[in-house]
Amino acid sequence: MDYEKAAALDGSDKRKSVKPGSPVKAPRVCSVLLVFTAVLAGAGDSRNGSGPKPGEPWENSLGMKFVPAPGANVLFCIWETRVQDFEAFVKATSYNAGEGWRAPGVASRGFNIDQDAVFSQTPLHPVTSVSWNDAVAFCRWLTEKERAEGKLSAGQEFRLPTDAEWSQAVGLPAESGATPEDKDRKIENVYPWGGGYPPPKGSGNYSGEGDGWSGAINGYADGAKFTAKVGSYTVNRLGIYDLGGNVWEWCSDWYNAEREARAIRGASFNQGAIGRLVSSYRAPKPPGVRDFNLGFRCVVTVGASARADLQGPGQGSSVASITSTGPSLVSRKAVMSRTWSARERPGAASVRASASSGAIARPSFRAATAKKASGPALPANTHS
Ligand SMILES: [Ca+2]
Ligand SMILES: [Ca+2]
Repeated sequence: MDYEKAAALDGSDKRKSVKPGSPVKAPRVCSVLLVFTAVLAGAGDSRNGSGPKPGEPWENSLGMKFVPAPGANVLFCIWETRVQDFEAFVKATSYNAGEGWRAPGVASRGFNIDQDAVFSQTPLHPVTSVSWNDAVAFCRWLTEKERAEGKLSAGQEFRLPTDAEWSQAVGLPAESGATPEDKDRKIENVYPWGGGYPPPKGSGNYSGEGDGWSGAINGYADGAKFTAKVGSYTVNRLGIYDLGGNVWEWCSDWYNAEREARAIRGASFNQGAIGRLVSSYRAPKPPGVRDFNLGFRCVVTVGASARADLQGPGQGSSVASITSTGPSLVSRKAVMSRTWSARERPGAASVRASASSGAIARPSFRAATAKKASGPALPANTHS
């Protein structure tokens, strides 16, 4: 599905559908009553039912957990979209997403940067090798499904985060510029784990020592060459995992005014260069590309949606910016005091010994006490 086709498949058409055989023109009073009833029903899903509410954590029908990000009118999924989430979509719709999402190592051979990439995924690993178009199709399917099940009100939807929303989730202060390209690396020395480089132990799945990628981070090992199960590394102060590393994440925005590529954020398991690990780094990627280190994360809107996934660069930036302390990782002590069961902790068994000490943190649906990460002075920017 290309972008134009994706736009043509906007779910709003379905919301406007009329039953076959309905009278073309209803009496005025009936129309008013129908509209009033529909509004009440839609609002009821959100206010009285299980729909997401502003500022409150929420879980959807697939077990995807969402938390609020300050200033954003959305809740962020705490995990990258998992293989099992995407599989539910493919099974329900017979959507053709190729084979890479199921077996990224095999599918990537021949056209990816690593000819020998062979890795397998469990249902709890982040889905990879999905294009922007695939990700948008997933979000639309999930929106329709959960509206039909009464989990979402008519005005709420799942979608990709905007570039600006992603910045808020990772904890960047206000950025200047109209497009992701404008904002690229404008804020230096701020990382998903906080300040300082190399990252503290357990910060995320990057190109660590021993992983076998070029450009490994000196003095840092995370125990995973390819993807790790979502939630395997330290959670950020909002309760969100893997914004830095594991897989790159599609954002809804065009990268720049040329409208040929979408913005991707956060780097992945085979990046270690300091310039690509800063939170403000963006890369352009054509929306039809499927790559073995590229996945996505969903947000769910809690108010009226601006259909940000169909907008151009710079849109969605009306969301208030975080101007306070910047990103921090929650301390292990603070996080471990929370109450999620081991069963709910998706990556509990995935981190190897070299990465496990101080690395695994449990997610929280409550506000966390931030503890700023610290590290040695920054080396020169080695981005290439
Ligand atoms: Ca790694
Ligand atoms: Ca990521």
